[in-house]
Amino acid sequence: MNEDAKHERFQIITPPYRIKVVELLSRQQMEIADNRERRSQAIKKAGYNTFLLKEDEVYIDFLTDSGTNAMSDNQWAGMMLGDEAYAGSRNFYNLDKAVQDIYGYRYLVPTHQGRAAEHIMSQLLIKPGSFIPNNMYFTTRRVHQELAGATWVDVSIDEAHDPESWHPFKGNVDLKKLESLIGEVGVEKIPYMSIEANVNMAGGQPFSMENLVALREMCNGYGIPVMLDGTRLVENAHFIQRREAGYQSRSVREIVREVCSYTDGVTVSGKKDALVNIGGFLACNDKDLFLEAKAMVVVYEGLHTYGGMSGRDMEAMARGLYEMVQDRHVAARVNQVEYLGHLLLEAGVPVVVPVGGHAVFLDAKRFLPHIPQEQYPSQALSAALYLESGVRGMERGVVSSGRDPVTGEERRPKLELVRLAIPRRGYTHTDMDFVAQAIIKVYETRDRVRGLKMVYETERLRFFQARFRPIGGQLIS
Ligand code: PLI
Repeated sequence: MNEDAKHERFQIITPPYRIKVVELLSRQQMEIADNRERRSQAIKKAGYNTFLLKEDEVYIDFLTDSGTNAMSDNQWAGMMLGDEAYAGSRNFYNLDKAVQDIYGYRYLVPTHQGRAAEHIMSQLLIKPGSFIPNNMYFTTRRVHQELAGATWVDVSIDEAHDPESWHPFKGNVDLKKLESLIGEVGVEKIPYMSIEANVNMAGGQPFSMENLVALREMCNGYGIPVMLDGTRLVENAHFIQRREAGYQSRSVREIVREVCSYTDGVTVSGKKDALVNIGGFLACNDKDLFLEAKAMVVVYEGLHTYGGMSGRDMEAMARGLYEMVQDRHVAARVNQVEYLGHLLLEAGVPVVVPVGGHAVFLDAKRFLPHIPQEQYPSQALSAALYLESGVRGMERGVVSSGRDPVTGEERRPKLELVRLAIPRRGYTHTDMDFVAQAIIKVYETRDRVRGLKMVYETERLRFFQARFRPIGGQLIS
């Protein structure tokens, strides 16, 4: 295994498509790009939370890579073949076949997006008092585990929490941590092991196949099912292909299939890897779990042959699943993210390394060392970047981490980050150059950025709607 991702040389990989249609920016967006005063008013009105900006107030939108993908001509053609029958839509059967072909799971339950699949899985598998080991957390997955009565436990390797570690597989599970959890709480309290591909909150970091195989063996020994969050599995597979011995000549599609073969089921947000704007699913091999999930999806989502999606959405996703596993597509997609990361690293800006699959993460602790964690440095940095440039990123630190459901105390994660997530097939390298310049400019005047006070928050997933005020009145003094 290549233990040092640091020595990978950066080389441009061009994408396997040409642009045939473009989305025009609105007049307001172009004004925002040119007018700092407008941006200042907008971010103030949004309570210094980039989630609360209107899209017309955003110039370059790197808030998320979720649902912001550009679909292909092939997918748009499929949209015209949407069969909107309430029951038995032919697009459902196309999706069912695509999920079996690509992932290999026997049974599919479609949902309108990933968190609906997480809700169903959590409600069906978790009893109050359970413990769910995870390789870090994702906000929605953890909240559904907790709502079902479980305690979330982090069993990721220590390097996952270190933004400066070049470990090539920061998404790995620390098997010793898992073993000690099992010893502590008892195997009967662990309904499943939850493992996320290309861990979002760690910076878009993969697990290795070697680690997954070892995890599978340990879980087999204890009879613990392994449930995957396969939302960004394709990007994880790309890193395995590039970094893990024995996988260089294997296709991303084969690697995806192999990963799934070591797991018992999956929840997927189709809005990422699958190159669509909406959709998700749960898939598994266990017939009883499938039947229960199928019974539940009709209560919360819609009939089990659409699960909250229209026929045309299912067709676009079915086609997207085949496109997403093309080696050149994934390589070029990750390469574009790495290009932005590379420009920032060259300029000495602190970013999480290795650069991840879907986003570049700024390390706010090193970027703004003068702002303590209780003054929300990542929130302040994402607001400052918007104010200076019209580029929208998102906070991934203490605000996203939320409060402990038992004590009500704020969770203080080691990682205090701003995420710049890059939509698939939507932006050019010129946009990356512009964003890099904007970030470098903020970095050069970083001492002037001030901390924030939170003035409103919701009980769950507070980062979406929380509001802030700059301490001292001005975000940038
Ligand atoms: O946004 P949903 O409900 O389709 O999917 C939830 C979800 C599940 N797992 C992972 C790893 C995600 O990243 C995820 C959603 N992520 C969002 C919205 C993001 O901006 O990263």
